Amino acid sequence: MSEDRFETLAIHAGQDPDPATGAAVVPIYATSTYVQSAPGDHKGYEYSRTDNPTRTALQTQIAALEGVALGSPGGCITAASGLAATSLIGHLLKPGDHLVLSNDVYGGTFRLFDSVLSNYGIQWSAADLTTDAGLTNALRPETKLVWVETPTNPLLRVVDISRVAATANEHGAMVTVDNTFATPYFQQPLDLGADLVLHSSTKYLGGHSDAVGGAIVMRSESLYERLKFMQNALGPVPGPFDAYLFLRGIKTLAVRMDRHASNAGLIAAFLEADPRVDRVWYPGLESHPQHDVARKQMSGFGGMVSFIPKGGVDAANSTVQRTRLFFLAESLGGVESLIEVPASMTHMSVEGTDLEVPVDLVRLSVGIEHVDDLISDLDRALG
Ligand code: P1T
Repeated sequence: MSEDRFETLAIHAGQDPDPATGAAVVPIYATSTYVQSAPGDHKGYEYSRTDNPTRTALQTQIAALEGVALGSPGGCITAASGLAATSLIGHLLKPGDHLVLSNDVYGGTFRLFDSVLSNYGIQWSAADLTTDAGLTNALRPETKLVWVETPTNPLLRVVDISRVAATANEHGAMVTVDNTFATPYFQQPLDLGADLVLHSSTKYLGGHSDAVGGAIVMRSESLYERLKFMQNALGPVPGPFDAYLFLRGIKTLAVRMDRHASNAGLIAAFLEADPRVDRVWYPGLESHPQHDVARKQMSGFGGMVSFIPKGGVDAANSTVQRTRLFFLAESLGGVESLIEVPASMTHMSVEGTDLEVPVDLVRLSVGIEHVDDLISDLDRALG
């Protein structure tokens, strides 16, 4: 009997009953420090920036879901937000290094590389990673990192992870895949050749819009050691209360993702057939430009849908203000549905760059409410 299937790992990996009390749920170890019996003689924990048992359990759980079992090389490093995790990876680079960013990424990821890390001599360029030429033309001798989001935020482009990883690794660059949109339930980038997987755990991993966090997973022991050092040296760690919320949320990741994806598929089909809508992006639609790649590397297409209503930016702005169930808000991946206009909300920082997104694009984070109610809400809001 195999006990390492995804749904089982989500509930059991790193979550053995508490040895001291038998508690079935990992306790919130609300402590900053740990008593030592003699200097340096402790039970594996000294100080909670370095390690905390609730965080350890969460890291074991997330690593297992990305295919890194306890005891195998590598592991998971959690951080106080997705961007804190991105920043840890950024600190692996040195002045003079160059990175390639996919030409559609979360605005905050772009801002970190463009406005912060660039001050430390780290250069970046954007490329269309959906094509071979896009990547090969962007690579430079000093390229050390290729940053892939797939599906991308907010245009839901799908990048062939195996192809990018093969080309980048041959060039001597490592590959990070931001797996926030797909989650490990639908996509396992390490199996496809990625070196690092990044999550904004704020989104589907947590799943309830009640905590901000990030995670990095890798199979390389040396990358793990370097990032573990960065986690402790830079200090952007999640507290034990947030670690507990993520542990709890992740237990239901599989069932939530199935519902997010089935609802999103039906909503994408509804929008595509609606004459009030100009264009729809969802990796599960046959009309999606990289639908074949999505079928190859994903076991489901996720819960994010983007579309452009007819009528330009005014139509987009009025649609997002008319929904009742879809809350007009940034973020994504929670059980409740959200709607937004990326160009004026989550992606303002890309305005005027190669990463610019259409001003009339509407992004949906499809929740797990009843799909008929969600479709009625959109139907009314489209006016
Ligand atoms: O918000 P934070 O936990 O720091 O995660 C940053 C981040 C990283 N990667 C992706 C793909 C993301 O979507 C995000 C955050 N995104 C939003 C807040 C948003 O509404 O798109």
